[in-house]
Amino acid sequence: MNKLSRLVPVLVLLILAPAVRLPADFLDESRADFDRRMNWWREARFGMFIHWGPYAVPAGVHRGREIKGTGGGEWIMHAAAIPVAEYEPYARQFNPTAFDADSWVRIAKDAGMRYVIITSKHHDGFCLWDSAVANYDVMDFAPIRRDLLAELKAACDRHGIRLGFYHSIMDWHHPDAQAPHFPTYNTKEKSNARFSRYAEDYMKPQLRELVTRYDPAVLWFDGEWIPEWTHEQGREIYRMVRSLKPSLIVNNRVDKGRQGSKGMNRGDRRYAGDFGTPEQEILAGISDFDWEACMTMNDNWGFRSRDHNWKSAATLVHQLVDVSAKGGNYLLNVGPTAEGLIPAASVERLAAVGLWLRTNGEAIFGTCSLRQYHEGDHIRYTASRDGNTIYAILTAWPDSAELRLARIVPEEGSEIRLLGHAGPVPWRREGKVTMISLPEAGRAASNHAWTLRVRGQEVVD
Ligand code: FHN
Repeated sequence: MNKLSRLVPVLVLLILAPAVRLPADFLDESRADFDRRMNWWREARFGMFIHWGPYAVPAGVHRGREIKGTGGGEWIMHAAAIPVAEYEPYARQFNPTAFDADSWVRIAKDAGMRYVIITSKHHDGFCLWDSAVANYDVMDFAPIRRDLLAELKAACDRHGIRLGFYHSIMDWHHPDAQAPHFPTYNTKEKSNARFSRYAEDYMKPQLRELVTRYDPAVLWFDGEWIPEWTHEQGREIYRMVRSLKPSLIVNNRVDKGRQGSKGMNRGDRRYAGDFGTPEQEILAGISDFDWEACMTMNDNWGFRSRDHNWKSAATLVHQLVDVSAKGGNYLLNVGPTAEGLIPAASVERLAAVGLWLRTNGEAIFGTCSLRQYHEGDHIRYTASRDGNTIYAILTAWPDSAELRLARIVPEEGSEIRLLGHAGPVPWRREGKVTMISLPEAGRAASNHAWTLRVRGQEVVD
């Protein structure tokens, strides 16, 4: 090869270089790209949160002592001040042989849920997948010796459900993270000078494994409030996971912007994260920042055998309606048992929500919020994306035969339908309000909440 022919490929590269896009900074995404990426998530509205790990073995009772309240679930290691070596036997016993990924995904799907977020690793540090950099996992430490995340991923793919991973930044088991402070760990104290080694050599490789092996749709970080975790690390991890999978959606707990359990970010937009995460609460109104309310069905995230304080199916439906009207997503939790079963009380309630959605789902999925998202306490509005159809969802059947709506104007001559009920319902305008005559038989159209489909517009004052 003469000198000139050796130079040709170099010259070609130099000419093409400006056309080759430099790696994008995922924090500078355009609004249009962001909207495209968030599209499926915004349409989905309803997801299943799963908190599962060795804490389901004690299930709220350690050495014969009941740990009441929220400490008895996934926080039991902390709440009962259990040393690492005394907690590890729970992981040694974690043997969920009844786990059937298909049946879990079917439960979620029948409930109308469109995605599932499971704890890949909670604060206790135990990993539900076969991690190459850990032996505190399902394959090396626990008798189950099955890659539970791989099974769930395969089942989700089979059923058309998206899978995402909750991942705790805080780790009570890793010697470079918070383990040395157990059993008397205060989550606010500066805990380990070796934390950056944990972040580099353990957390990053684990996240790489999770994204490249299981192709999750969402990463849902938590435990970011520990003092070692910095804003810079949050931004770096956000960039890293998005560079592995650009379409990935990441919650705001990757960074330090979260304001307490309200979960939305403090003022400015410099914090990484695609959506806010109100916990055990629903925002008071609409927001221009995407958000998802995560909620337990009883008082615990992880399984606690004596927690029977279940919300009613009606409450769950009303929460889903309220969240949707305010433009958020609803991530409803289940805490499976150590055997691998979703508690029957959860299954029953999920089935009831699913039944409701089969009649009323068009008022929830793929809808958007109106400025007038409610009228009084018992009416919530959502709208179709083209803005021409409004759904008035009644969370209580009205006392009087005529319902009065002042915040929407139906199109003249259009029909109003009660979903699940045959035939149109009569309506008329009276001055600035719409009067709708609800047939008594319509009460049987649904349980817990009733939807009126109206062609029209909201009143903008
Ligand atoms: O400490 C956790 C808790 O165990 C649970 O995982 C919830 C879910 O949002 N998040 C944390 C507290 O903010």
